[in-house]
This record gives sequence, C-alpha cells and structure tokens, in this order.
Amino acid sequence: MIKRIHHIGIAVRNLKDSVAVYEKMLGNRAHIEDVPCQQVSEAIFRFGDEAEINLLEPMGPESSVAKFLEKRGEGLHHIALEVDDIDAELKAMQKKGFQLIDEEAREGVAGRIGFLHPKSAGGVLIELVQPRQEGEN
Ligand code: CMX
Repeated sequence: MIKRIHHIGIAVRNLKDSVAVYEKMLGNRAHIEDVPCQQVSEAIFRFGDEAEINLLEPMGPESSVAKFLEKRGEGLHHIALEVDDIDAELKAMQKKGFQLIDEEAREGVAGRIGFLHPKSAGGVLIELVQPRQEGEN
C-alpha cells in the first residue's frame, strides 16, 4: 500500500548555496548527510511527520545526479512514495507494467528503497521507500 509522499528530491549543483536559499525560504534547518551508496550529499529538510524536501548534490561525475544536472540542470529529480511493504510493491508495480530500476529493494537513507524508471512514469523518477522502524539499523 502507498501511504504518502515521503520526500521530494531536488538536484542542485552546490549544496551549501542551495541550503542557504532553502533555509531562508523554509525557516527550517537542514540535516546534512553524505550517502556514498547513491553518490550524493544530501540536505534533508524535515517538517514534523510531513513530507521532506531533500537537496541532492552529486559526490562525483559518475553520480546519476551529476548526469541529470548535465542534461537537465537543477530542479525536481524524484518523488519518493512511502510504502508499507517494499518487496510486495516492487513486484506489484512490475506486474502493472512499470519498469523497475531495482528488481530488488536496496538500503537507502530512510530505509529500504527501489526506483521506477522515469520513462514508464510520465517522465518522473519515482522512488518507493519503506522507512526503517525505530531501533532498526
Ligand atoms: N527524472 C526524469 N528523467 C530522468 C531522470 C530523472 N531523475 N534521470 C534521467 N532521466 C532521463 C534522462 O533525461 C534520459 O532521457 P532521454 O532519453 O529523453 O534523454 C533518460 O532518463 C535516460 O537517462 P540517462 O542520463 O541516460 O541515465 P541512465 O539511463 O544512465 O540513468 C536512471 C537514469 C533514472 C536509471 C538513473 O539515474 C538511476 O538509476 N536513478 C536512481 C538512483 C538515483 O537517482 N539516486 C539518486 C539519489 C536518491 C536518494 O538518495 O534519494
């Protein structure tokens, strides 16, 4: 089951500069985290239990976000939807005809994640995320 929008990912060239802009806009401080498995540095803006805004700066030229910035410039990179069972949802999406980037869920910042290809989702990269429960590593 899809429960809510978990976060919106925005690709930026310079995290420090963009954090300053978003902190000014949102009146909120970001939590900064490097995510080597996704090759990005992230600034995470939380609003209680509501959807987050995540700014993504590539860690190197091989990062998929670096390729995105080169082709499309800064802007909306992906929308993440929270699900209660990532394995079941990935299978269900594939059955419904969506092209999976991840056949199997992998570990992400917030929990177990899997991506749907933007080509099968109206040009938007969709991430499914099953958040880690408190106490889980
Ligand atoms: N949103 C919409 N379209 C996108 C896209 C995105 N984020 N990224 C790529 N595309 C488009 C490209 O513009 C291109 O379109 P055209 O063929 O019309 O030119 C097409 O998809 C293929 O793109 P590409 O540059 O050739 O890139 P790849 O096929 O090598 O990879 C993708 C694309 C989506 C499979 C890859 O970026 C991926 O696996 N992404 C998932 C992982 C990820 O993005 N992680 C970032 C951090 C996430 C996090 O921490 O939350």
